[in-house]
Amino acid sequence: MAQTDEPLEPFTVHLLRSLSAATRMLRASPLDCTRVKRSSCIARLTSLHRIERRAPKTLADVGSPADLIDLDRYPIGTVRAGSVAAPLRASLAERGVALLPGFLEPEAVAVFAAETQHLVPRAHREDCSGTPYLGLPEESYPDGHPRRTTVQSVTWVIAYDLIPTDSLVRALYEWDPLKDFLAEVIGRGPLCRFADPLGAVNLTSMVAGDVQGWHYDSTDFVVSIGIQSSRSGGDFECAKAIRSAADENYDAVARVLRGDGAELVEVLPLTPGTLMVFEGRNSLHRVSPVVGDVPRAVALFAYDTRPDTNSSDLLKLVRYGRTEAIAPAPWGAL
Ligand SMILES: O=C(O)CCC(=O)C(=O)O
Ligand SMILES: [Fe+2]
Repeated sequence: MAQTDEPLEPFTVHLLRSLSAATRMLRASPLDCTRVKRSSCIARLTSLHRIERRAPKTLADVGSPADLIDLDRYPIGTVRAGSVAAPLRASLAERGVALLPGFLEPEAVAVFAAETQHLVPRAHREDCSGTPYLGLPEESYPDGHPRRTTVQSVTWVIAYDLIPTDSLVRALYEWDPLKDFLAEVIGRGPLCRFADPLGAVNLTSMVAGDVQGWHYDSTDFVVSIGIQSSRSGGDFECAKAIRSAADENYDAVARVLRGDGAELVEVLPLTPGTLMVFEGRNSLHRVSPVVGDVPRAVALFAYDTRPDTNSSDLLKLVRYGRTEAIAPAPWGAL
């Protein structure tokens, strides 16, 4: 697979913020590092995430990925899909976001939550800081300038290769009609599933205090599916089109970063079962700090217009704590 840093990068690339931390990790053995993290964290994780160690349902129990979706509202895979995609495409153009509430059937939400809980002991603790521009602070800018301001992102991340081959999250991602429908929503296509064996699907779990700092994405769009909302916080907050290719609009960005640009920010609480398509290249956004004892969980599905786009090793180290994929296992083998 090709390694590339060209425009349509993985949605996760924005997490490549802590160059120095990643460089330190590169010197250590990533796998050892992951192992140490895992063993020392499992007890804490189990209590934080209230894990039930029981294998969730598989595709064999459910039938088809189509059965996970409310097909009355979202007739994906049928001739009516195009008429549903058209207004969503318009919403994406106007608001920078297309929301599909109730996309997953309630039972599917429960299964996705069980799968996430089951896999959380294998999650990597992403903990990095950097500027909203995915870089290190630039000292040539004055104090308080967005290019010199750092934000932190702290999240548990489950990589694609850890998600069992017979999981329902995976089955939905690997179902072609969803990919083709999303291509119609974004108005560009055909889409390919992401070639990154770690980044194609991520399940993330954010516990109390976890946050995704203000940032721009380096990809054209992100697809997220809400699995579990926290008691409070954990909202997706977005300053739509705050910059353009011609104007970085630093004053407004600085206000949002300082917390006094509320009128520029739309707050989208996470709702389980909602699918969201979001264009984050010019819309500053964050996930606000999670509050309370219920973790916020989402599934992130990655696509690209090219078949071979992969993430850099540095990004993988920051996001997953390792660079090499392991062979995915069925639930029974975990
Ligand atoms: O967790 C989310 O809702 C989205 C996180 C995000 O901003 C991203 O993946 O780019
Ligand atoms: Fe983002």
